Amino acid sequence: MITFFSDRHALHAPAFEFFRGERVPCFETPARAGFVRSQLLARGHALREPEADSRGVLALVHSARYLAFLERAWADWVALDPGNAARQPFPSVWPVRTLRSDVEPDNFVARLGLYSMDNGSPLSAGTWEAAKAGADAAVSAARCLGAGERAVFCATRPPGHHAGADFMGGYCFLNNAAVAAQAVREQGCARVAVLDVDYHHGNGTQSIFYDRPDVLFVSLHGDPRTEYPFYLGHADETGIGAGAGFNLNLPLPAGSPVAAWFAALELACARIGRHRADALVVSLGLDTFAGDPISAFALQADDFSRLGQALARLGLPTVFVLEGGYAAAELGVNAVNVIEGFEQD
Ligand code: SP5
Ligand code: ZN
Repeated sequence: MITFFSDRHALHAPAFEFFRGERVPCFETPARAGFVRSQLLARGHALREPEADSRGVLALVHSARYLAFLERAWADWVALDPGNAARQPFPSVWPVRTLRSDVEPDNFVARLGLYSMDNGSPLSAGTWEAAKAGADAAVSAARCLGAGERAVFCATRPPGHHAGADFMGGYCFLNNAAVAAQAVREQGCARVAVLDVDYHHGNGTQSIFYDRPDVLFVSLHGDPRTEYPFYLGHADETGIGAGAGFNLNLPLPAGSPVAAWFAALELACARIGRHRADALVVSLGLDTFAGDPISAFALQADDFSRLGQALARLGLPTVFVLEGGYAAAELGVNAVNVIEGFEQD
């Protein structure tokens, strides 16, 4: 399977995030991609540098003012004080209900809050470059499908599925899966399905396509009543306007057994089959793994092969985009198991 990988991912390397009022080391680290890279190479998969420029597709997925903010964010932060080069910016105020989000403040931290859903998406010097490399991989992958490839894997980080049209969140900045789906549409595919198997609901992807019938969004995830991102991902969210009926959420209680997860996957695949999609984008989060430090499903390494096999049976040209998965040392094995399960079937 063609696999896109860029060393530019490592330019995004914040040191810490907040957890229960304390600074803790980031869960989403450059080492994650290193483990995926070495497992791909060890098992004979060649890596390709993304060659596409995603700017045109990014403008269809994200707002112009969010893209402008993100691209300049680190430079603006350091311009406030040269000492900021050694500090991580975090938002501390957000335009929640009754507050205005149409006027962009001048203040940097206020702008950061405007464009964030949480304080859990730390920025670093190379965040834009790394995220852009991920989006470039997503567009490159879509072009491969356009050229007749059966499947492509984007081994990218930071992840993307929590990022909405005009906000970052949950370690995500640019929504690579949405970029892949939109780029596949630009390739002439009339109908696309996005299947999100990350432990966390893909709120960003859902919101980007919520009013559209051409991109079906299906997600399997921990119940948002107890699990991040908390404020989206319920079963009664089915789409709006022309998009009514084109969103399917399958929340499962934290701690659900593997059999329940695969039963939900079967429902997800049945819905995708009915969409008569021309292509599939998989938001491949691997934080459903039993050993994941921040999640509560129970998949084992072999279950990821089984996932790959089930996805292959949909018979669709497929782009895999890496999302979460924080048991870093096992991430490579689990990711490549999906890829090889897909190829075997
Ligand atoms: C892409 C992705 O997987 N993003 C996940 C972002 C999760 N951020 C919130 C983390 C909250 C951690 N809760 C830990 C509970 C451990 N018992
Ligand atoms: Zn996740």
